[in-house]
Amino acid sequence: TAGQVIKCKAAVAWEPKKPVSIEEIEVAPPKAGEVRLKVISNALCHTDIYTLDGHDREGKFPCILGHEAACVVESVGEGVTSVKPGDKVIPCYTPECGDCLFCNSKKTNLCPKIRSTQGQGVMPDGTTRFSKDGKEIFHFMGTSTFSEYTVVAEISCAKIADDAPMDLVCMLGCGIATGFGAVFNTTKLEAGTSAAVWGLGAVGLAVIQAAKKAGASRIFAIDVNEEKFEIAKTLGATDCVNPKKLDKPVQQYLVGETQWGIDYTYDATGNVECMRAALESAHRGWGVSCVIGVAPAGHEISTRPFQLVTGRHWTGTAFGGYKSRSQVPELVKSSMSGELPIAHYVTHRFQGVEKMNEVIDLLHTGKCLRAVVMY
Ligand code: AHE
Ligand code: ZN
Ligand code: ZN
Repeated sequence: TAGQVIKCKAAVAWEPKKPVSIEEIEVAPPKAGEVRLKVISNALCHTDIYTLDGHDREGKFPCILGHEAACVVESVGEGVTSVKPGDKVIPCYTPECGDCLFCNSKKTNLCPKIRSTQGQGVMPDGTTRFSKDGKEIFHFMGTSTFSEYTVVAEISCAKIADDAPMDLVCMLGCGIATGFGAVFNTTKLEAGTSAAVWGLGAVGLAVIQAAKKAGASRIFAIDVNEEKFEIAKTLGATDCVNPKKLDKPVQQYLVGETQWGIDYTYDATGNVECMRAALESAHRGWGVSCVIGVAPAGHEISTRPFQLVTGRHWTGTAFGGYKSRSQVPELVKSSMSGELPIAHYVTHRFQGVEKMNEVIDLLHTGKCLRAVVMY
């Protein structure tokens, strides 16, 4: 198939706020510096739905969504040397070119090498590899894994172990890696400290798992859906809080519980009121609050500046601060060795990209952590 157009099934988002449509599409061969991938497994992340619902200012339609997947290299374009056909890879929406200002800094994972074209839904040369009956279809997040085949930049491909369990490691392409990294990389939580997380979806639960692993002594799990409390406790939460059942704002309650506030707080909701509560729950003098959730276009955060003057820090994370090509393979190994297990995040399994609308409906119910679709 190398060098030829591949026809395959994909879930196409023709326009926002509509179900995706299962189509036979054409996937062009990879150009220089690009890789064509056969998608093996895909886990749905809320950001795909957020974009489908029209909340992403960068959402361009028609497009092929999807950014949490495990794949096998089908063919490579000119000049590609870091992966070869048959390699297992995780396509990463945060690439790592390895030689820019950002890649050379230990402070960040935010390689901007292809960020502008990625945000415009096209490959680095400004064109797309997807079409249907001659009509162009845009890419999404540089990954577009709601398709049996996709094309990504070589610098977006993290090569992983040959024996990696493909039905699980797809989750390290976004949500779980993001939750882990927020704790280990972005905030560098130390043993003996306290933590709190808003939102007990897969990302929030991954924060709890990582905080426990890092030795947090008290972990608050906050959600209005109490059905999530059981798994939160299993993963290490010591206190579960439903803000709707309190007679005061949750930040006031938490500061009261802990005297001066919580050392590390995380928002995994994308709700700007939760972000504010998380910041205001942080410890006087040194508390750090990390924004993980993605807020809808136009939403803004606010707090009294006094909160920062008195030593609280507001920060944020993208892909948990992991440098994709160098660190995702290690993360895959940690999940395989049992050091950081991830199988408990899979609550539902499906077969075939044609199931995508069913999966999207399921994620809306709040009963699902991760639904993995095998293609
Ligand atoms: N495109 C949006 C923002 C979307 C956003 O913030 N994405 C997160 C990842 S969400 C994963 O589920 C992110 O890490 N962004 C970093 C980046 O470079 O996009 C907008 O506001 O325009
Ligand atoms: Zn995601
Ligand atoms: Zn770079």
